[in-house]
This record gives sequence, C-alpha cells and structure tokens, in this order.
Amino acid sequence: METAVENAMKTVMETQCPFCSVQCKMTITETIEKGQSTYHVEPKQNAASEGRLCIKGLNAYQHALTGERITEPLMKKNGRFVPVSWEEAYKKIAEQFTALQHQFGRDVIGVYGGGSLTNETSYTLGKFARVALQTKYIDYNGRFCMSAAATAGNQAFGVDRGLTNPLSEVRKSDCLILAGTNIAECQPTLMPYFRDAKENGAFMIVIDPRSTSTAEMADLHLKVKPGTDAALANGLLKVIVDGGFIDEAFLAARTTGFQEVKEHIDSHKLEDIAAFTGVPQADIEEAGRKFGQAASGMILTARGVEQQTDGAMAVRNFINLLLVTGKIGKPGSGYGAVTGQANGQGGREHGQKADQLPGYRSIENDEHRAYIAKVWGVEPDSLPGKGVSAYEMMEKIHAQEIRALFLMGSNPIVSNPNANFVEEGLRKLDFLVVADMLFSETAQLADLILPAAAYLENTGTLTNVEGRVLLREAARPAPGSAKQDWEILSDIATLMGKGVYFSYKNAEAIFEELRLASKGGIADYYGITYDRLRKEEGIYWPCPSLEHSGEKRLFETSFPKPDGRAVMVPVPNEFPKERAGGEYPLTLTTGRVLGHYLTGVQTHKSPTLEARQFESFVEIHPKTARRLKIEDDALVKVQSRRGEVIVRSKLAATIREDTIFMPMHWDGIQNVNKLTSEALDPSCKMPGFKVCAAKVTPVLAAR
Ligand SMILES: Nc1nc2c(c(=O)[nH]1)N[C@H]1C(S)=C(S)[C@@H](COP(=O)(O)OP(=O)(O)OC[C@H]3O[C@@H](n4cnc5c(=O)[nH]c(N)nc54)[C@H](O)[C@@H]3O)O[C@H]1N2
Ligand SMILES: Nc1nc2c(c(=O)[nH]1)N[C@H]1C(S)=C(S)[C@@H](COP(=O)(O)OP(=O)(O)OC[C@H]3O[C@@H](n4cnc5c(=O)[nH]c(N)nc54)[C@H](O)[C@@H]3O)O[C@H]1N2
Ligand code: SF4
Ligand SMILES: [Mo]
Repeated sequence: METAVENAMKTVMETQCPFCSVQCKMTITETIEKGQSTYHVEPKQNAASEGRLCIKGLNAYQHALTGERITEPLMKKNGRFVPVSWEEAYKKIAEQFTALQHQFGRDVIGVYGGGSLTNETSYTLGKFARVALQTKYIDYNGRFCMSAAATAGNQAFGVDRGLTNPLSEVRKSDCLILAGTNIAECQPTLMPYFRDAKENGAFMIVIDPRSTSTAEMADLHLKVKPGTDAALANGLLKVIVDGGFIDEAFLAARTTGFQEVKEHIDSHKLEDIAAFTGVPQADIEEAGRKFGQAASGMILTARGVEQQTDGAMAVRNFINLLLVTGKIGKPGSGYGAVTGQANGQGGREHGQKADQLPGYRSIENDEHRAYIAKVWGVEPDSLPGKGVSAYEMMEKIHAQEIRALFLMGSNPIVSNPNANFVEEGLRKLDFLVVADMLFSETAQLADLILPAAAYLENTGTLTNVEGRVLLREAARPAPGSAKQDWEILSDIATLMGKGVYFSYKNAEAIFEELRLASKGGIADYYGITYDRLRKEEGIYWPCPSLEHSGEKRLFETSFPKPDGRAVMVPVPNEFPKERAGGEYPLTLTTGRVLGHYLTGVQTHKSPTLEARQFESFVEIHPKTARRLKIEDDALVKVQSRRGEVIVRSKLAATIREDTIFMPMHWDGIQNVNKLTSEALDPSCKMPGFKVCAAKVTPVLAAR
C-alpha cells in the first residue's frame, strides 16, 4: 500500500492548439498529486489570437494526454491488431512496398497526407513520395479544403496566401463581406477583430444559407440558396458597375480583363439573379452599393463558397468584386480565404499536393524540377510527374491501380465524398499503412498502424491563417515508442535504400533544407529560421532574406504575374451541378459545429467536448419539417442518390426552407459523406461538399 505523501509535481507545456488555422498559443500545466494528474490550460499572448482560446483549444489536452493513444506499432494478424516492434513493422513495409512495386510498377503505392502536419513533415512527405518511393501518386486532405481558393488566388493574383493583409487590418476596414465562412464557430478567437470593426463603423455583409452566429452579427445577411454564390457575386458586380462605383484608375493600371467582365455583367438581369440565388433584389442592391461606396473593404470566403464543383470560379468572382472597386493591396482592403486546418496554409505549399514541389513550385515546370532535384541531390528525370487529386486517388484505389496506401494525418473514409465507395476501395487495398496517434475509422482498416507523436510532442513550424509562420516546440516526450512523423518517413526511406537523402537529425535540419528548397519560389521561406521564430512572434512569407521582415500586406504595387497585373475573368451564373428536385427535393449542405473538429477523431476523445454534442443531427426548417411530418429531436433518415444516414432532427427557423444542414464530424451511420457526390470542380478537383440533392423521412411515424 502506498503510504508516503507524494509532493505535487508540475510539468509546464508551452504549445499551440492542434486544431484550426488561427494557431492560438497556450500553456498547459499538468499537476501530478498522489498519482492523479490534473490539467490547467492558460491562453498565451500571440499576434493572431491576442491571448484568446476557444473551447476546442481549452480541451485539446484531453485527447493527447488521456488514454487511447496508440503507443506502439500494431500489425493486423488474423483480423486482429497485435503489438509488434518497429523493426517488424518496418520489415513488413519494406517487403510489401518492394514486392508490389516490383510486380506492378512504382506508381502502385499512393501517399496521402494532411493539413495538420507541420511544414517539416509535409515537406518530407512530398520528398518521401518522389525520392524514396518514386511514385507520382501523392495528395492530401487540403484538396477538400483550400484547393478552390488556391486555384482562384493563383489564377487571379499569381499567388495563394490565405489573407492578403494582416488580421489587424480587419479592424480598419469599412465594409466586410463574409461569404460562406462561419468564423464564430470555426475560428472563434478571431471574432473580436470583426466586433471591433463593427464598433469602428464597418458595414458587415454575411452570405450563408443559414443564420449562423456569424450571420447574427451582420448588418445585412444574404441567405443564399446553396451553390449559387457565383451568380450572387455577378449581381453585386452589376450593382457596382451600373452604379459607377468602379475604380477606373486601378482597373487601368493594375488589372486585365475588365472589359470582358463588364460585357458579361451587362447581359444579366438583377431580377433573374435574385430569383436564382433566392436573395431579394433589394438586398443585392444594398450589398453592392455599400461595398462599392465604402472607402475600404475586405472579402473573406471559406468553404461555403469554395466546396462546390464551381468553387474556384465562384471565388474568382468575389475577387472580381475586389478588383473592380480597387479594394486590394491597401490598408483595410484585401482578400482572405479563411484557411481551415492548423497548417492548412503551409501544408499546401511544400509538396504534398499532386502537382507541386516545395516553395509552391510546379512539378510540371522543368526549371522548378531542376532546382528541387539539385537541392535534393537527385537527377531531375528521376522525379515522377504529376499525380491525381485526393478523391481521384480513391478512384484509382477502387480500380486497383493503386494497391498500397501510406496515410499520414487524415481519415479519408469519413472525410472523402461518396464515402461508401471510398470505404469499398480502401478495403480492397493489398496493404494499408496508417501513421496516427489515435484509432481513426480508417486506421481500423489498416494492415499496419504506426504510432505518431501528437502536437505536444512534436517540434515543427505551422503557417497560420494569415501566412505567418510559427514555431511549435515539443513540450513533452511522446508516449510509448511513438515517433515524430518525419522520423517515420526517414526510417522507411532508409529501408528503401534512400537513407542518404533523409539523414535529418531533427526537425530544424529539415527546415534548413526547406528554406533552401523554397528559396526563390512563390512561398519563399528562405529568410525564416528557428532562431528568428523564437524571437519574433511569427514571420509572414514571402521572406526572401534573413534581413527581410516578411511581407505583411501583399500587392501594394503589383501582382506576381508576368505583366504585374491581376486577371479578371467573366464567371457564368450557373454551372452544371446536382440540383434538388423530383425524388430528392431538398438541398443538403454540410459543415461544422463549434465543439468538434473535422472527422472528430480527436474531439470525440475529449469528454468535455463530447458531452456538449455526442451525436450528429440534421438541421431543418420547422415549416419543411411539418410538411414531412418530422418532429423535433426525432430519428430521421436522410437519403441521396449515393446512400443514406440516420440522425436526429433539429428544427431551426434559421435555415432556408429548401435547405437542410448536417455536420461532418461523425462516422458510420451518421457519416454525411455517405450522401455527398463524387463530382469534382474541373479546375481544382474540389468536391461539391456543400450541395447535394436529398430527401428526409421520419424513421418512426410521428405521434
Ligand atoms: N469548430 C470547428 N472549427 C473548425 C473546423 C471544425 O471542424 N470545427 N475545421 C477547420 C477547417 S479544416 C476548415 S476548412 C474551416 C471551415 O470553416 P467554414 O468554411 O467557415 O465552415 P463550414 O461550416 O464548413 O462552412 C461555412 C458556412 O458555409 C455555409 N454554406 C453552406 N453552403 C453554402 C453556400 O452554397 N454558399 C455560402 N455562401 N455558404 C454556404 C454553411 O451554412 C456554413 O455556415 O474550419 C476550421 N475550423
Ligand atoms: N461533407 C463534408 N466533408 C468534408 C468537409 C465538409 O465541409 N463537408 N470538409 C473537408 C475539409 S475542409 C477537410 S480539411 C477534410 C479533413 O478531413 P480529414 O483529413 O479526415 O481530417 P481529420 O478528421 O482531422 O483527420 C486527421 C487524422 O490525422 C490524425 N492526426 C492529427 N494530427 C496528426 C499528426 O500530426 N500526425 C499524424 N500522423 N496524424 C495526425 C488525427 O488523429 C486524425 O485521425 O474533410 C473534408 N470533408
Ligand atoms: S480551435 Fe482555433 S480558435 Fe480555437 S483555440 Fe484552437 S486554434 Fe484557437
Ligand atoms: Mo478544411
């Protein structure tokens, strides 16, 4: 029996929240007294979060520190996971990868990453695919997140950085358009920027089919029909052009394509746009006028606008609005694609995307290939070409063109569209390796699970919503034999005979190579070092030299295009996509709630967050519910052409009558992606997560 009175032991952990793109800093203190641990979480000052934390950050210690972590490699033997040594795990990987590549060619292995991984891991993962495995098939979950905004930003401006201005400028802006972004629930610690802007007199317009907590703050809420943002932006453009609110000098000096846009806009009637988008004409007129007349203005888009099969074009039309009014590259005037994941920004810059090399270079550009090949010490010809997007990889898996998958930092059977098809495909794989710290639904299908370090145990840099690079240092050792992601990659590369290219001592050594690899690229990190990051509160990219302070506001004098001009393009009102009607009369849209994160692997492990919301729901307007004989809080079946789910109804007059909403945080019978469609945006391959024709029926007849 333990009789001695133990002294309380304290461990102080300085870290960064693993969830959204704000990357709030925090201090977690663990006190161990009489063998019992208690935890105390304090927000920490940082430029973006300004010392705030939301409920997810406050509880992020729970999944990482309390139970259920994977602490040793697990191999499936006779249908059950059995702990094995790293040696046995690695031996299995080398055997399987070598045999499969020998039989079917190099591209038989797919690599799939994620936007929670650090810059160092994302970079190493891209190099791992191209140099260690020499497969062209690599992509990541950011395809479902930032790809539409990235394509639009690259096409219009020549660069894709989430916010073109520092967050602090939101406070100075006179008119804010928040399109398909629910900041109140998804980046809660940013809310004070918007509240302050309003106090300073800004006019706020929110575009969302639901009255979210973000929309409640708006001066004008445009309750758009899902999937019609491109048309709505045409309406706003029309009001601005017809009202003479354009900035002719800016258009002449800094842009191309205005004439074509004007002709296109002239051919539209506002009443048609009002009917198509479901937004009253008077509201479109007021919104256009307010934005056109304001001295400064910012437009922020997020997944509501972007997760559409015309997402990239819809974003371009919002960018058109900024360009016609000259509201870019100035204080309080700019664009923001509100980035989602912790490293949703950096994760999309350094090579885990199918067509990308580090520094936002292109794998299809010979000069870029030659530069990166030199940094890596390989022949340019040895680098594979461009692969395919995340969902297209799932199609190749289904067709058994890809027979082995190496997965790090994602849970695709829950997060991909058309989830039944994706699960069927993953079950056909000859060999599935998952590196994770928790048992995701996808990990449960694996042949081998490798235990990964969580954010508390893992040093690396992450680039936040503003394009500001932050250093997160390991605050404690990983449990059991869990390893850092980059260590796992280096070890496997060594086994594949490519160790010489992966001989990193630590994360900083990878960052030093990344600096060089990104040098001269669009996302130039060359001037950023760990030492600088420790001293400064994060550094914006591009930062081309050690003396450079990092570019806070982009496009002040020119755009990174060959002629220095931003490109405008006419955007049609309507694109072919699945529309509600006939057997599936409602439009299902999907998204998030405050307390859970993505597929919920981490937040469902937090008792506090889980207690707030332990099951999914479908939000439905009371009038629609009455017509369908659906009561509040009743079990209902939601069906689309691809599948069905069963969840509880949540009656809310805040949603459009023709629309229903479901969150994405649950798996199995509640997985909303069993319903969503496989259709992709042709330019960026973003799925249309935000529009799906559906029907709802009660599971039990109403009383
Ligand atoms: N609590 C929480 N926060 C998160 C996350 C999380 O899972 N949970 N995930 C993080 C990640 S990775 C991301 S990408 C971001 C996502 O952040 P957001 O994009 O803000 O979140 P969503 O809920 O997906 O969608 C935003 C809004 O779009 C609306 N919407 C739906 N369809 C349409 C449409 O056709 N047009 C318009 N204009 N609006 C529409 C929805 O009603 C919703 O309110 O959040 C990040 N933060
Ligand atoms: N219907 C619908 N579907 C959607 C969306 C939507 O709005 N609607 N949104 C899409 C968007 S924007 C996104 S971003 C995707 C995200 O979807 P997923 O990629 O599935 O994201 P997570 O649920 O965060 O899964 C991440 C997994 O990686 C693990 N993990 C976390 N950090 C690390 C790490 O550092 N190392 C390793 N090795 N593992 C780690 C977690 O434990 C978890 O199992 O979902 C998309 N799917
Ligand atoms: S979820 Fe986002 S806003 Fe909330 S604490 Fe974490 S980083 Fe900050
Ligand atoms: Mo995302």
